[in-house]
Amino acid sequence: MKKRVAILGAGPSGLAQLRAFQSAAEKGAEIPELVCFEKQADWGGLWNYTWRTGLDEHGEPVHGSMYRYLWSNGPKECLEFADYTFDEHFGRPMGSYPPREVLFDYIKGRVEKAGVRQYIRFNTPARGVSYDKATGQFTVTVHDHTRNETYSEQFDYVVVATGHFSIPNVPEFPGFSHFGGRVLHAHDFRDALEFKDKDVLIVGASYSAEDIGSQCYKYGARSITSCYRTNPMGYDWPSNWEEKPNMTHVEGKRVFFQDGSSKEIDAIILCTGYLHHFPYIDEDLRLKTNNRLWPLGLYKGIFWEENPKIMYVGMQDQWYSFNMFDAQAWYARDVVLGRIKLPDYDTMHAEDLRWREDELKLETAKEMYEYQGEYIRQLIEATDYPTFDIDAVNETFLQWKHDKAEDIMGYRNKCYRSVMTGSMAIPHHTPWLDALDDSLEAYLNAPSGK
Ligand code: FAD
Ligand code: NA7
Repeated sequence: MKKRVAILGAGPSGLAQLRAFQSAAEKGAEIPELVCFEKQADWGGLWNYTWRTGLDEHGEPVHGSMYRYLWSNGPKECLEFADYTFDEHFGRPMGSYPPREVLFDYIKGRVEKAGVRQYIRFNTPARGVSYDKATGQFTVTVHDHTRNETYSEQFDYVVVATGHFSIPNVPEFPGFSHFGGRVLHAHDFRDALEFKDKDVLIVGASYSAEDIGSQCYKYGARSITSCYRTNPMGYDWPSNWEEKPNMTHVEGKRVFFQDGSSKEIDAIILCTGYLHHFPYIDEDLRLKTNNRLWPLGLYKGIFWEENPKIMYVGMQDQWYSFNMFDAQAWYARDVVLGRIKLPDYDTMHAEDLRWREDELKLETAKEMYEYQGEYIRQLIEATDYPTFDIDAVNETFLQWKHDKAEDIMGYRNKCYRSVMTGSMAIPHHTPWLDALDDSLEAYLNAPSGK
């Protein structure tokens, strides 16, 4: 009997897992039977944009957290697949910070070429994952929305790739229930034009706060106020953007801050992060963590130590993204194929704790992406995933940080060199601040007259 592997989710992480197995098959390996269960009607995960918020057409929580006009927030040269480059997909150079639709096209290109769509059962969320010690198998229960039918199947391995930037972390501040404007979480933010000519408050000081605030600025908000719990973002913001310590409470439309100041606000956008939320996985198999570089309990950041036949891909906070998921997926594949043997529990757990100890010592952004880069390097060395120059990617991250510090509204006009192909990006035809149309066509085609 062929072994069976369930892959939960067909976002970049789940697709990396499918591509990893397919690439082994392409080289002549016998691979297990693969079944990927995907809740949405299409692949691509967060990159598959939806206008929906709240519940989807089947009553499921909407997965999408991406919004219109979203452009990559890091250089594409840092996330490039080592086995499928931007040059291969687009056949031409482009800018370093493409919009969502362009990256979605790139993600799809690799898996279309690999022919792995056949393994995916769409509109089919996982409802349950449990393990039976007696049989050594997992029972995965899913709901097929196309047939409106719940069913279960047995698997030898499970790869959890359902993402962790979808279920919002929503704090409450006193007065919210009487606020005279709109309160929403970043998860439900879709179109910055909604906030044109409005006074917007952004709560939080990380990627979503920075980018959603920037979107609001770009599309004409009257003012942006952002407030932080721990540290300010500290960029040289435009004149109508001010940063304050955290909010304390709300009275009518007036929001009060820890420094005693207050301001009339039309809309509060909570950019307060997301929860790792896997209610469908049995308690003894379920990863519980906050958003960080080293979630505990996963050997190599992948294998659930108590039962390493259940694996998690993409659960770390992300400096590196697509190529990190690949490095993990290739490693997970090689364990399933028996090419890599896992050590005993004590050895796995001790190594896990060492990574956590090192993570706790990290202070600067540079130390953090170097730490994640080293993690990826070690994974890649163990498999046939095409090796690439991690030090050079770290250099690109460093340049990116400098470019942001220099000009937070202009950094997306900068260009970097691909470490995979050596190709240099070329400046986009329109500066980011003036490029209001984020479609694939608008991005790839020069505007008339140019
Ligand atoms: P996801 O993309 O979240 O995919 C998970 C998949 O699992 C989805 O298709 C979902 O439908 C499916 N799923 C969920 N629950 C179930 C279930 N119960 N059963 C079956 N299927 C299920 N990264 C970058 O590199 N660059 C960026 O510019 C960038 N911008 C971002 C902007 C935003 C607003 C957000 C939220 C994230 C951004 N990211 C960015 C990070 C993003 O996490 C990764 O790029 C990537 O999408 C993660 O892939 P994933 O497959 O792990 O998760
Ligand atoms: P992150 O990176 O997890 O950041 C969450 C932010 O929310 C962070 O600044 C937190 O502050 C802040 N936060 C959380 N709770 C509160 C409360 N109660 N009050 C004030 N501030 C709070 O999530 P993001 O959404 O920014 O980014 C996730 C992904 O989306 C990322 O990969 C991007 O590419 C897009 P803290 O610093 O912890 O005090």
